[in-house]
Amino acid sequence: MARKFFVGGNFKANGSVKSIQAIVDNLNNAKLDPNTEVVISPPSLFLLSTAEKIGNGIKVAAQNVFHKPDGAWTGELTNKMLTEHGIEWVILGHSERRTIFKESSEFIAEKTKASLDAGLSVILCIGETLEEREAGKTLDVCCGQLKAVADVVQDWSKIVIAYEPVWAIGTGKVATTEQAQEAHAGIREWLAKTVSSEVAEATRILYGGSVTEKNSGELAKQPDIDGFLVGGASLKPAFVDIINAKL
Ligand code: G2H
Repeated sequence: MARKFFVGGNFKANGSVKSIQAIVDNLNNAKLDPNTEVVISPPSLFLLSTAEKIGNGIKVAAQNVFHKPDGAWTGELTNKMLTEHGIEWVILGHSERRTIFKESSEFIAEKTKASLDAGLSVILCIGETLEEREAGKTLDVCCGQLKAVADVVQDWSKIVIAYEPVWAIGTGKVATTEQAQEAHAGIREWLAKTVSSEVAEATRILYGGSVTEKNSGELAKQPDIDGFLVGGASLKPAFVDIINAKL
């Protein structure tokens, strides 16, 4: 079966009541490609209000979650809090979590397992730094990050992978279509070899890193690019053009 195109909007720590309302209104009133699945991820403070107001078939994702049950974890959200309130998705392993908050691949894998066990779907982010790319280690790094998950997770049906080269995040330096396609194909090949050919065929691999309405059309034509995880551009009205990149 063909993989359904997927576009995620990661607002990161951006937005106010007013600006998020404007994004929601824009998406609710837009004509969106019915063949694209759309998930938006506002800061945690806005998860419930966004979930209440968003329509057009769009779902909401948390940007992070803790892996333990409700308890004494100051500053954290739990999977149960998300599922009980109709939040169906969570982004895990974003490079900002890995780098700034020192989350290891094993910790992210543990969180992925806990979220899947709770019934959430996971946008699992992986990606290499510029130094790693220049050392020819792109796939070793990405597949190492995936292996930590493959060691603890059997069912990949609720995982969407987001390949986000760290050097392209928020820098305006988008990977070329060839660089992105090459990495995506390599990741899919690794999935086929390590997990199964069925999982490799069915799993969506998104590209993330300075995606805009200008570069999304070309990227979307690549055979192994199944959508995008969009940061800065998801805060702008042109996010609609990225969602409609396949039209
Ligand atoms: C990568 C991306 C969204 P941006 O972090 O996850 O952000 O599109 O701003 O590079």
